Amino acid sequence: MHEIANIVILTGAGISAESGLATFRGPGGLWEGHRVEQVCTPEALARNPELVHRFYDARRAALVAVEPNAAHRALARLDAAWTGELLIVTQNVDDLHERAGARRMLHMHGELNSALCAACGARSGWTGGMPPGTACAACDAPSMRPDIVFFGEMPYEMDRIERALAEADLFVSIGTSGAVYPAAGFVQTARYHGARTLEMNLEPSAGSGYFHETRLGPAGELVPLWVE
Ligand code: BV8
Repeated sequence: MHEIANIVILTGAGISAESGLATFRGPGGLWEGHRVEQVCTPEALARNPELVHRFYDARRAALVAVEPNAAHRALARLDAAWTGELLIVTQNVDDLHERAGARRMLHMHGELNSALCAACGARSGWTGGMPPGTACAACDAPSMRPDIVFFGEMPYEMDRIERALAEADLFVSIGTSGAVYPAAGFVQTARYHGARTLEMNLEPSAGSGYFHETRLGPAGELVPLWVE
């Protein structure tokens, strides 16, 4: 196997499942009877802002009651020890990677604990239950919204992600169904640039065929074994 210097790790809801946070497309994948594709759109925010704010307030409330699990902690240890390039690209909006100690990471779909002004783009922490119409501290417009990338919106830091994928020697995907693009296409980009590709998931994902290797099982078991 050629020398591995640069690693890109993509994580999805499955890495937080053992911490007690619900995934999207598993058995409990609905929220108040809604699929994420229905609630997580600019149209839903315009049509029913109370519903969308309630959806994110509920998930933020759940977040304070859970802890990072062995998979988050193992990735944080790898991040601290790895002397090559390493980037954790999470699709998750929870803060469990940070709370486990990860540093070299980014949230491509936004963060529960952040709020965004739809008028001027200023960000702030999401304090308590921020109701629709909350004024922006920077421009005073009543436009604070969840700092979440909705369906149809451009994920964050795509240039940085594409550059890391082009340089990667190893691409690892953990706990994602491969249902949502552009994240689901990262394995193909990495492979195109010559990276080895490894998937760790509870079940084969939609993109399993693109991985050199797939390990099936809970992230809390597989990730620490892989990191060690
Ligand atoms: C964009 C917000 C363009 C935060 C989310 C038709 C074909 C292809 C693409 C499209 C299409 N129509 C529309 C699109 C584009 C669309 C898309 O991909 N739609 C899908 C549904 C077809 N994508 C977009 O709109 C994206 N933007 O394309 O912009 C553009 C271009 C120019 C200018 C402007 C715009 C934006 C996508 C982001 C949407 N936001 N979330 C939030 O609320 O959380 S997506 C949402 O689903 C989550 O963020 C998550 O990231 C994503 C994927 O879910 P997963 O993380 O994979 O979770 P899931 O439940 O699905 O799977 C969990 C997995 O874990 C399972 O496989 C399970 O087996 C496993 N598991 C469970 N337990 C464990 C485990 N594994 C290990 N251990 C365990 N214990």
